[in-house]
Amino acid sequence: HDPSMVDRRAMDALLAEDLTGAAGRGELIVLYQPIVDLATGNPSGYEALVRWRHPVRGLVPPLDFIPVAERTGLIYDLGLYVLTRACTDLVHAPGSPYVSVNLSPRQLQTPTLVHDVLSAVKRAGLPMERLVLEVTESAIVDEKSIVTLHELRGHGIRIAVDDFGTGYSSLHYLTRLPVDILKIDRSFVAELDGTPTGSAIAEAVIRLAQVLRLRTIAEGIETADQTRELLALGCPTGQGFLYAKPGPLEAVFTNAGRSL
Ligand code: G
Ligand code: G
Ligand code: MN
Ligand code: NA
Repeated sequence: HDPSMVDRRAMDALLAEDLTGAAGRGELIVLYQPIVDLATGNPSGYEALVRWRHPVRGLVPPLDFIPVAERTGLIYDLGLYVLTRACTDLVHAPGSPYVSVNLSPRQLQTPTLVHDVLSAVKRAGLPMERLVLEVTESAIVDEKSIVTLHELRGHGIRIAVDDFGTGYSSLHYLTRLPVDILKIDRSFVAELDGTPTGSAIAEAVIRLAQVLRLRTIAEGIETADQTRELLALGCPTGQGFLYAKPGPLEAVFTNAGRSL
């Protein structure tokens, strides 16, 4: 055996045991980060980001438990919990914002996904047009996942490619993929410094989206200069600490409609 593999399996098993039923015990918390119109600062939607408040370990960051949930299959129920929570939380939010929920590769590969997503969204009373599902490039390489995305879009749900540009897939796949939105990864936003080199990748993604008639959302905006440059490059929408960190539902209702 590879000892590091054995260690990881043991760790996974421990964490997975705790993660089972975490939703039922009220330990999973969903925070919301506004996605704003960069010209006005007004929120147009919210991304749901899960947190795990473990009774002993404290707040476990998603990067520590999402991969475990993915490897053990717990991600399927966890993901549906977050989706249900987010749709229910935001259905009556002021301005009818859209709701953006992350979907992991494993969820996309589960045959019951379309049925379960549709019934969760219907139960929440959210119009399908107000749901965006975020998938990563690596999640959409296999044919079955592409079929699933087509089905979801057929019901009016929009698909965003998360962390766009960080995967290793070829650009060619984009022209035939059922997607609506490209999310410019925050590493490319961080490179924006007013120079042609700094803006090279963000600009290329924005041009590509324009040609393919996709929308772009810039991630990880931390400065007003970045916003100015993104607007000048033609990216109308974004999110980041400059506007708001992921926050509790109360903040959505308190801050909505207020210009930032
Ligand atoms: O909030 P940040 O640390 O919040 O998120 C870290 C990573 O965890 C991001 O890549 C984000 O996409 C992922 N993530 C956050 N919430 C969810 C979720 O509900 N489902 C999935 N699959 N990933 C999530
Ligand atoms: O992979 P995904 O885009 O879903 O990840 C979202 C992650 O990005 C979350 O961890 C969220 O907390 C984080 N995030 C959101 N805005 C900013 C930002 O302005 N700067 C940085 N460094 N991280 C951010
Ligand atoms: Mn995301
Ligand atoms: Na991202």
